[in-house]
Amino acid sequence: MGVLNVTPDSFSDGGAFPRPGAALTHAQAMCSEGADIVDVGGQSTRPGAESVSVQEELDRTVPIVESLAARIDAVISVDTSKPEVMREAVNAGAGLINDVYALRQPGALTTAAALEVPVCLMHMQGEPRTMQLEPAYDDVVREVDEFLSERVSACRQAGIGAERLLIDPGFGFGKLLAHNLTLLRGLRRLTRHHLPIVVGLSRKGMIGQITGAAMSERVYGSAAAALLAVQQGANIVRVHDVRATREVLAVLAAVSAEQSGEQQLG
Ligand code: 7PM
Repeated sequence: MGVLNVTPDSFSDGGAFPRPGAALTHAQAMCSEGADIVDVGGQSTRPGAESVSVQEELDRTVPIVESLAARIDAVISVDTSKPEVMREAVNAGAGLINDVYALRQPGALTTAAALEVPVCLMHMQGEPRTMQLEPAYDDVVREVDEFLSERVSACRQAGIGAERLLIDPGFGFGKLLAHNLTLLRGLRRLTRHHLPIVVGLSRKGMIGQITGAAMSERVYGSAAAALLAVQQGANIVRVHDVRATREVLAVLAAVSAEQSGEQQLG
């Protein structure tokens, strides 16, 4: 899953909205590098960020989704927590809802249930504006696992079939470095749900804390983290650097095939 940020600072010409042409070029580049999903996000969920209005998020997101849906083969994912944005983005061609609030915002659960697309449910402790102030857990793996169980049950009760659900531990969302590391180490626990596991580790603060690298220089650390996550059972990795991630995962796939007894090279 390639990340396509459509917040005003990205793909803009200095104006308030991203230019669809620039966003399309970046999405096409990610697809040519091997992205199967393009995640379009118009709401900044950065720690400390203020929320944006419904209209602003619609204006940023829907034209881009419409443009991409007509021109690229990849599934278009919409990174939103707002029911209005879910509805309009799916009508514009989005095929996946990626919600960092796991459908806990008013109206989101019933809206997503009515739209017939898959939903990624992500764990977050607190809310974006304050979540990094003092994250606390007794047992981070157990608490994330129990939260996701509860959200999966809520979705199933609302009529969303299991085949439409994905789960994500939400790296960096109300978590300190030690929590993120424990979660990555224990990720395999989440495979008990028998749902696709999505992870977003790309360029995050935890990679910066480990490597000391600035945001745009976190490609190697991010690729290593993606590799470890897939080894622990992740099925979808949300990344900025598609080619680097693809190459690292190709090495893992080759070694795994060898181990399972496939003799492709004679
Ligand atoms: C600024 C800082 C902007 C951080 C955006 C972010 C995830 C996600 C994000 C994730 C899923 C980022 C985050 N992270 N959706 N959306 N999982 N499912 O680092 O980990 O990209 S936004």
